[in-house]
Amino acid sequence: MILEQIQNPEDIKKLDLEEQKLLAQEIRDFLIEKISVTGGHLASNLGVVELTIAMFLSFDLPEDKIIWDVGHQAYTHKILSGRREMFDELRQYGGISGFPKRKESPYDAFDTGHSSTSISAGLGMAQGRDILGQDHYVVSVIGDGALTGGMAYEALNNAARMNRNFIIVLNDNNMSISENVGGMSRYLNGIRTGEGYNDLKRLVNNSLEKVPVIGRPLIDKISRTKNGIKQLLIPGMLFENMGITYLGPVDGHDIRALRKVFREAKKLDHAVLVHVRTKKGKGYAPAERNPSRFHGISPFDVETGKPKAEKKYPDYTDIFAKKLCQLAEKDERIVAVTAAMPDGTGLSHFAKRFPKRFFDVGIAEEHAVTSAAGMAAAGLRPVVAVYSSFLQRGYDQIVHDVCIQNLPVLFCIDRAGLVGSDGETHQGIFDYSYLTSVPNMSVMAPKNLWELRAMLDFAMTYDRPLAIRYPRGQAYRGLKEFAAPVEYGKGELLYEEEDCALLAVGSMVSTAEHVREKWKEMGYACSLANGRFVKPVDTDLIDRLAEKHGKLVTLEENVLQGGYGLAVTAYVHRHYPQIQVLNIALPDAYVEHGNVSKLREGLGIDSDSVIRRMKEFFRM
Ligand SMILES: Cc1ncc(C[n+]2csc(CCOP(=O)(O)OP(=O)(O)O)c2C)c(N)n1
Repeated sequence: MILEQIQNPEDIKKLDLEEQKLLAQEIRDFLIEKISVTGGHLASNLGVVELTIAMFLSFDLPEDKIIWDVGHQAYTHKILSGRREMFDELRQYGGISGFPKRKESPYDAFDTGHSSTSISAGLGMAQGRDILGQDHYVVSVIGDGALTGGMAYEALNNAARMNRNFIIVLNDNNMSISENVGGMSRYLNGIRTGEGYNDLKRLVNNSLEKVPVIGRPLIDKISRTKNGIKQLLIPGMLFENMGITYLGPVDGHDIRALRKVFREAKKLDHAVLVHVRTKKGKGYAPAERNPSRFHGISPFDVETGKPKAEKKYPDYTDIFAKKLCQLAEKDERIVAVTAAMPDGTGLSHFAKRFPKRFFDVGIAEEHAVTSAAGMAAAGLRPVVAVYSSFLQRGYDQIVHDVCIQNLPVLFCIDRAGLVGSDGETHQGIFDYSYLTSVPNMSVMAPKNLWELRAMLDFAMTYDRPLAIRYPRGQAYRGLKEFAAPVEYGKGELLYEEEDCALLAVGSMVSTAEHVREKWKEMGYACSLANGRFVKPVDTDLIDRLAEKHGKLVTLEENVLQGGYGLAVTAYVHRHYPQIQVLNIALPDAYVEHGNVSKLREGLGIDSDSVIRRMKEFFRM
């Protein structure tokens, strides 16, 4: 095995081309084998094996810096930089991350996880290099999907001003997670088919170089007219016109061609974009056939490509998706917006049923929010379905475009709370805090699947900004008997007892239910209330609990700061200074990757930890 000989980036430089090709094959086999067990991002990684090999051959790591956009495709990078043996623990609690992490390895130049940041980060690192008088290459690798995000354009706009080398590699596989969308995607398609230009350029240059003495000056003269030729042969020429040299397109599975283009790119004293064409899922038939499904995949059977565990019950995403379609059937004003996540958010169902009322805007959360505000201002009822951590991108748009104008935009926030193996960048643990601090915004969280449906019913009768947040995974099927219709700002008292009081929201209602049962076995009876609204906090419900109980426990799956518990505590302290409150919430820290139940344990929000903390609180 060649792969076993590669312990650090220098080792790969000892291989000849044939061995490099063999290595690529071995890496593919390795990725398929390992990811079929741990789960992870497969299709994107299979697509960049040769590209990564070629970059490791063309640059000197860790002095030269490679910044991977999103970072989900950096597995080969990890394998080639000494982490091959850690792949059994990929994305597991205590194991290596599925994304680049500076704290994990000196070969990881910059942490990523959210899309469209790599050009900005790389540009900053190149500027740092220049100011500090250093001499190394900085390479930002960005996908065509990530190139739909606004930040990438802000960065390109500034990269065009660089007067030292800065290399941008556009890894173009014509796919985001789903089909890529929009004008840039169309533009890149145009370039792909305009390959003739580069051949023509090469031909002209090669023939003229051979003419003695006048050859070079002639080439220079012709280059001045080359824009004219390009304009004819390449639709747009966007990058060159901005001042960024465009090289490509290059076959991203041809190591020799890639090395050649990197040699050219390294010679330039300004920003250069190398357009590389790759195939998502390359080398594994099921992933080539269905790259979306193999973008991020749970453990699967290598032979068939089928997931090892079948889903038994619907998750919150399914419940949301189905209910939204039912509501949209009755109300033509309902439109749905996603930022490149039609499958993940469940909106692909809506897209099929109501194609004209569905908008996939690309990885552009800011635009998703403001365009939804625009649609609301025009009289529609936009629903923005988005993951909690990605909505962080749209914060100013929520404040400035939705909430100041008090527009009826409904945010359906999926993957809220701990998400697990994607780790720090993807945990949805800040949304209560960032949303509840905005005037005019109300926030709800369902305890179970029936309540999510009821909340969606309510949402369509409410004509101001509103958010419903629900976690990843199977929807809770307990507590079905508590199914009161949703009333604005009102929670519900599920059990009224004597000894102590639990006040929980969202996913933590089921944990609180479990805690209550355990306490019952220990001989203590707990009241249990479901807050339902994280904002506004139901103060009548607190009054009722305060009448009976001297101590109150709040439970939420959000950081403590700015969350539900502190809002409840502020009210209690003002009106019932004698009452003590224990807040069960997440700490002021980023939460790393790992299995969700292990994370909950580690963070002290699983039922056993809650019981332990309650025992201390009640001095038992
Ligand atoms: C801000 C943000 N929104 C959404 C995502 C989810 N996401 C991860 S990868 C991806 C598609 C990226 O496509 P591309 O850059 O072309 O990379 P590929 O996987 O095709 O190699 C999306 C939408 C994200 N990581 N960050």
